[in-house]
Amino acid sequence: MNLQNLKIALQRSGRLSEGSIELLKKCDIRFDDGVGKLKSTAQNFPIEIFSLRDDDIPRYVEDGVADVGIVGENILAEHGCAVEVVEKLGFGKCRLSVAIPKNHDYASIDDLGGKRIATSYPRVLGRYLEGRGIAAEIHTISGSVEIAPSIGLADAVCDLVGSGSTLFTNGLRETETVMTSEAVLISRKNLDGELRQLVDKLLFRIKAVNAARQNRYILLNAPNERLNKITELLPGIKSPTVMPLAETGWSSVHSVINERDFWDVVERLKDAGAEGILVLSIEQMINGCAGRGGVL
Ligand code: PRT
Ligand code: ZN
Repeated sequence: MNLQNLKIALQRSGRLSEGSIELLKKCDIRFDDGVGKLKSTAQNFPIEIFSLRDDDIPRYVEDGVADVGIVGENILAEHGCAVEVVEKLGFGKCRLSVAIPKNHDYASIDDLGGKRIATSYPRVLGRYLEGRGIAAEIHTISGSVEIAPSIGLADAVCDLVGSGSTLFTNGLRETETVMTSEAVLISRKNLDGELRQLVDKLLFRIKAVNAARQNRYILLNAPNERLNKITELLPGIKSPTVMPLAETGWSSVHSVINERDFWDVVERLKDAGAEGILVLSIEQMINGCAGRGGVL
């Protein structure tokens, strides 16, 4: 019986909201995520969910208003809060890049010397330029950074980039990647015993969900004389499961493959004589160590 609830801060409405809510739901944490709800308590896990602006999340975690939070690494790098990064979460991926008008010449980072660069990330950009010995004027603006060059406010921008289409439609091209970023689970430093146990419990589920996302369950039929070749292609968690089919001379093979190698492995399995290949997604994958082929 838990006496305390773990307080988690998620982005209220923005690019990390959906991924954060989906992750908790996949961890089987049930809560009401109705529009505009600032706080809700889960029905089946001792956790309270706070919905906040992403910029405020690291400070709230640092100050103990929340115990853990989900936020982009870009925000952490800019705000420099004393929190612990517990786990990378694999969504909200983007990069912080410098971009210039596409018709301007650019040979190297030295070309940024003396230029005006508009950004909402003055500290990260300042450190990046300083580390490379570049003296530029950093203009801090809080939104619509990409229009700064076209209205004469700056010569270049430093902004977050996802697909790159915003830069493209504003006539800009990327020249330097300052940092890459994804959503991370952060926690307050020195959490006490019970809260630490709850973070570990949550992390155990998150790891199972993320491992499952990276893997597929595969079932196939194979003639027995091809089994050696086929099982070599399928490392599985320990090794593939092989069971005889009702039809003599045939077996059913079950295994787990990483989505990274998925199509390549499936083609090689077909070439090796596999038939009736079925591929299923995995809900959760609970495993402490990597298998023969390093599945996790
Ligand atoms: O209201 P609140 O302060 O909570 O939200 P916000 O408006 O400050 O943040 P939001 O929702 O835009 O982003 C939240 C987090 O999502 C960021 O801090 C990043 O960690 C992450 N993220 C991932 C991104 C992007 N991808 C992204 N593409 N944040 C912003 N963008 C911007 C980009 O700068 C561009 O203007 O989205 C626009 C479209 O990107 P393209 O390159 O796909 O065209
Ligand atoms: Zn924000």
